[in-house]
Amino acid sequence: MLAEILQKKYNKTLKECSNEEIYFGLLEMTKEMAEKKYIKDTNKKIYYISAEFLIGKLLSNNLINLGIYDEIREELKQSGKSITEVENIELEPSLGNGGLGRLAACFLDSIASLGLNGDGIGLNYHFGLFKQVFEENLQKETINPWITDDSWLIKRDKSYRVNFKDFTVKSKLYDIAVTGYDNRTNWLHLFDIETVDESIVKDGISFEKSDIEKNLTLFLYPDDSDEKGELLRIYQQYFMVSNAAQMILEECILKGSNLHDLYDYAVIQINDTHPTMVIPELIRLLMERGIEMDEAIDIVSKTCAYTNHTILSEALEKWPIKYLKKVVPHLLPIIEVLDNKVRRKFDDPTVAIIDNQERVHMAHIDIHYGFSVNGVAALHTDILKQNELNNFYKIYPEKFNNKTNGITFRRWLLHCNYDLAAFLTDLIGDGFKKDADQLERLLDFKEDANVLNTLLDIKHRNKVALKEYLFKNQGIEVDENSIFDIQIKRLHEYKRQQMNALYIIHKYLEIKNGKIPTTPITLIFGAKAAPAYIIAKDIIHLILCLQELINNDKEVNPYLKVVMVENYNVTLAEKLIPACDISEQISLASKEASGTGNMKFMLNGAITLGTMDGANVEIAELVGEDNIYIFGKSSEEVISHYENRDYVSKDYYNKDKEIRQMVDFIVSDTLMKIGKKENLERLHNELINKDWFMTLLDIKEYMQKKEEILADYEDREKWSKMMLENISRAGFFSSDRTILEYNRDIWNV
Ligand code: CR1
Repeated sequence: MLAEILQKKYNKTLKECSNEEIYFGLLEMTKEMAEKKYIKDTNKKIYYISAEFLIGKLLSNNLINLGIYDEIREELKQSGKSITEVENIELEPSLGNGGLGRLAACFLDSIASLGLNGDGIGLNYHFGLFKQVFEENLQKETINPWITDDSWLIKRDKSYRVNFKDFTVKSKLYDIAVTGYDNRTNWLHLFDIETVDESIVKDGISFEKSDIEKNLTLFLYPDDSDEKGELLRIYQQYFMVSNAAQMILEECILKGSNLHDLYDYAVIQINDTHPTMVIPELIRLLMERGIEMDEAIDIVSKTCAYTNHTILSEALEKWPIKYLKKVVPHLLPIIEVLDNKVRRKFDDPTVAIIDNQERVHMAHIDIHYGFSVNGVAALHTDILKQNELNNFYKIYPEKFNNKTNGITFRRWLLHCNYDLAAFLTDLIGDGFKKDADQLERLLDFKEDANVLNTLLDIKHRNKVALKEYLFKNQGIEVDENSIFDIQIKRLHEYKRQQMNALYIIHKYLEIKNGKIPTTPITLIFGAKAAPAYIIAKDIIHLILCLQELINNDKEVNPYLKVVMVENYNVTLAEKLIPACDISEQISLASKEASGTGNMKFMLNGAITLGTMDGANVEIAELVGEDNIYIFGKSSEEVISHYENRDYVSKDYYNKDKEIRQMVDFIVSDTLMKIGKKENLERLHNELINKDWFMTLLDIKEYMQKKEEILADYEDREKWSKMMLENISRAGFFSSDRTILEYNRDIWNV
């Protein structure tokens, strides 16, 4: 079928077309097919509002969901073309940053795949977060453009006026089709303005932050380390939710709502606090349409639900009133009423909306004026209830619920690991593609040597594929016969990439002293650091320096290799995860709300080395202790250290020679010759004198467990059985399960 389209479009045969031409032919065809699957649905609709949608490339995913991937792949093959190479033409949309954004993308896929009526609403960032490049072993940021003339974006003839204090902007709507697996098409609505001026961005990613009409949708999470930056974020958030609110009301009225019954037509999921202003904005709009304030508040409270994704206080937004006054003064009287109501009802300043420093706690608005509050993994929800949000839980126990995160198996198995999916289909049929729990049927083959060997073979082939990809795209060489030990996620001290880096130092010194690993080890990292997060950038610097040191040392490099991939994104994740042996999930217990990479690795047959944190806890329960490597202090112990302020990293440093040796290597002559004194010294000092995320607390246990997992890798039979167990038990982590729970307990559409 592709051939005919290309013939029409370019007057060429498939063989004659370039990969680029094929890509644009497929784009046109797929967009048309997806749009046809849209059904006008007058039922209640889910609106998932999110600052991020980390959707990844869309071509293959859409072909899979439309049921024509195999056919197209074959047709291309017949003409000597490769789908993978055609895929390379597509630019990855830069509309997200990390777990929260990727989760939103998986959720949209599952909502459509389950046939539910639900759209995403967000912003059309032109340059995304940033593109990461390494120069002199440091992270540098540049723009990450992705919008081309011909893209997945569909320009709509729809626009709303959004009023800020000093000016008004007119929005412009773009849609991306979200087509379900063998099911309906929903939309991802992305709002933008026409006056955005890409040319104002100068060196790297800097630009004039006060020129809102030119910069509003240039970047996701623009630098907010000064007042102008904070104001810009408020402008973005209000622009997003005002468009959302206007669109939701318009759609509901069209479906027959009289607005008094809004919650029968719409349910709004507030993804972390970035969209919180939708609550006062909706109240305002309902009042404008003649509804009394008390009733408006009641209607909105029955329409909105809130998901919390983190307990890190830096991410729980608190906007100073004086900033809100500068951007959205019309929301303030409403926020003040919301605060007054709370204060009259509860004699507890910790649950107030406006604090005594004149700041508005966005999460508090969500909790008081939404009907549901959920965490994203069992442990996380428990911590919310018992610690972080305990005062709220005591008031509203009925609002709190857990929704353990999930991932879409379409992208994270069928697409990224074609061979494994095909092998599983041969063994257990293709029921698992729609009902992930059927993966458990694989357990019947636990003792089947052929099956176990095939799992190892597929893993090996994926490692070869990764090797080729990394060489071609980043000029990096890896040995496919080494152990691939991978840590890919945003860079943050709580995720403890620094602990992994210290382990590398330990291994390096061991090899230097003649202790050679049985199988060579390749430690792979991928991580972006927030541009203003200095220590995170220092950790990247350390890893890059270790990479240079070790990869140039002939005594060490046959046994140990460090790879930090540049500009880690969804596309790279899809190559790295199927090739992984050891999945590093080593956050400080209590700090990683869930993690979703951990689930993707498990599904693709990697073995987890991790702490009892986030969804690792549930992975451990499902696979049992024989199939996972757990270490480190429990969340209770960690929380008690924080409460008692009794963790002193220097004590650990002073007490233990091995720890001292690893930590001091950071500022050794060997490393200082390669790296920058300022950065390495700062990191060294941080670890000894601050270490907010307790690296030195867990490092000895980490080293021990890592030795254990590396030793067990040598027993290929044992290893392959662990792989099989992990794949078989991964069904629980399908985002289809998560979405069914959201719908059952929260949305009811
Ligand atoms: C959490 O850190 C979780 C995702 C999705 C992140 C991660 O553990 O898996 O959300 N939180 O729920 C986040 O990005 C701003 O907060």
